[in-house]
Amino acid sequence: MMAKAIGLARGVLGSTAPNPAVGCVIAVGDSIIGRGATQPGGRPHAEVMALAEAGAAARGATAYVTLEPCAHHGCTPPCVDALIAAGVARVVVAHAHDPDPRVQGRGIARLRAAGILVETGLMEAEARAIVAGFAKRVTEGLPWVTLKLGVTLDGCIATKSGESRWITGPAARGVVQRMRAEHDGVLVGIGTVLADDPGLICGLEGLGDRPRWRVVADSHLRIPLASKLVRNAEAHPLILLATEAADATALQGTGITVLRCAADDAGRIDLRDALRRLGDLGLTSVLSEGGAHMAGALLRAGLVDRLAWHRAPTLLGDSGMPAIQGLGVERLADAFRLRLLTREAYEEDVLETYEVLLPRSGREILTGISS
Ligand code: AOF
Ligand code: ZN
Repeated sequence: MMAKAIGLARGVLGSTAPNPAVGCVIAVGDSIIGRGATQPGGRPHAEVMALAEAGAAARGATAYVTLEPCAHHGCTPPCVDALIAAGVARVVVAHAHDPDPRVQGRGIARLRAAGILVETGLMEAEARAIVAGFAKRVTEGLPWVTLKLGVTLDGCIATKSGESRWITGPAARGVVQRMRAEHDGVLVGIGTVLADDPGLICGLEGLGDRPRWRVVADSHLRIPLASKLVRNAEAHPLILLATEAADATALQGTGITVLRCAADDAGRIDLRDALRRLGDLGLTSVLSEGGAHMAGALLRAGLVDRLAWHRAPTLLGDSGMPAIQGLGVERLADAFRLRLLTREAYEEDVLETYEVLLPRSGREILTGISS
């Protein structure tokens, strides 16, 4: 039952920001009488949807919920009240601690106080992973960042002349489509837009409205009006991250959002500030798809939560363009260190995910840049 609830939550991941994606299954014994997931834009909540389907049969039933039910009067009344009013006898919660300061344990406490049997921790790791972006935004004000790179075996993302389509095969690229759907925004540098003119839309059936936001780091607003991203901006919201000084006159009336960000001495936007502004807009997660300078800058600033390394069995040697530019590592001791989380084969390609640790001796590197 909890696996089904998690499946429901996963299915709406990428559509519920700024709220978390939550799944709920209501069951009597082995039969499911209600299913719900957080609705687009975050409301109604999952429990309300599941209770609506279950109706009067919810009395005495068990509710399986992926996240602690809310206990606050926000834009909607508390889900705990709805569960109590429906007469649910037992609530099983996977991740029992909603980090939203308005909830934070009060949901579980209120259910128990009402005499409902509450059990917690079932499939907690899976449930936690789904709300990682929501939790990061609530606690740090920043969206979760996945850095995805499609590389040759020797870590190149293109030939020196810029040819990059395609490094990995169709199966690995299908995984990227799913990743786009599950993140609130996809982020690229202006260099990638000028070189490839990408559309950055999820190609999976029924998910053409994902990701909800396309974001380009475009310090000086160089994006061509004829680019796919600008031409599609009415249907697929586009955010440009620019400095105060950049001239936006040509973009007036296009429906594009220009976020003005702090800049460094070289006139490039400060990515930490830019991500904070994306968080303020409601984005809880961002998938960065390159290019090499964006990858380096995100890593250097300590902003990458997951590295998705999609590796094809090809070599470019010194005819290739390295996947990550400008890391600024001089000594081996300063190398960025990663921890392998998953490894899967897709046709000929190997897809790995890593947690990014600090450079071994590099705390000063990160703090120096983030200030
Ligand atoms: C739940 N079930 O499906 C979700 C929850 O502004 P509101 O009223 O929509 O409340 C938003 C908060 O509710 C959000 O920050 C998080 O704590 C919780 N999200 N809770 O019981 C759900 N999406
Ligand atoms: Zn709720």
